[in-house]
Amino acid sequence: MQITDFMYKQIIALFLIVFTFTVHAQTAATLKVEGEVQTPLTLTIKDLATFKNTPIKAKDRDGKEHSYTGVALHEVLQQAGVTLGGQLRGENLAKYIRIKATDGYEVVYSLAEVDPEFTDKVVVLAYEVDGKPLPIGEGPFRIVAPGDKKHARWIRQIASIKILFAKD
Ligand SMILES: Nc1nc2c(c(=O)[nH]1)N[C@H]1C(S)=C(S)[C@@H](COP(=O)(O)O)O[C@H]1N2
Ligand SMILES: [Mo]
Repeated sequence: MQITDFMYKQIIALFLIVFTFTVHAQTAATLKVEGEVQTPLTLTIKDLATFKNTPIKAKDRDGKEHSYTGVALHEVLQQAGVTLGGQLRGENLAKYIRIKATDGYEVVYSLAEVDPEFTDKVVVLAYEVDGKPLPIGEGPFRIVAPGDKKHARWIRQIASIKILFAKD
């Protein structure tokens, strides 16, 4: 079969449409911060870009170093009014962060694990790798936690971050 000029144009048009929709889906995707917070948040990449930035270099699962751009998780939680810093004591130490992805994967960090008054390890909510938005299947948001020796809590495709109470 010969590809006519018309068919060629149709193929190009189709690619453009699919491309536009996937780019739109990435930039419009939101991340919820909810649960034991003062102010629940719904964030897009654009919103996150207005937060204090924490650029970090970290090795991926294959040992390859990448430059990630993102916001320290505690900065996001602070914005939502989570009990961190001076407020992270007593029963508040029984609170944890449950992060859920669009594929159903879930991981947990305790509040103390992300509070800079407790630890020098950083847990970053990343939205760019090597200067580009995280690819589909990984982004728009993922955790980068170079303090973890295993990558299992580097959760990809984050949909929500919920603060919960483990106390009876
Ligand atoms: N949403 C989601 N994130 C995930 C996983 C998953 O199954 N789903 N697997 C984890 C595991 S076990 C590892 S080792 C790393 C691997 O990250 P990579 O796929 O970017 O190499 O992703 C983590 N994040
Ligand atoms: Mo893994």
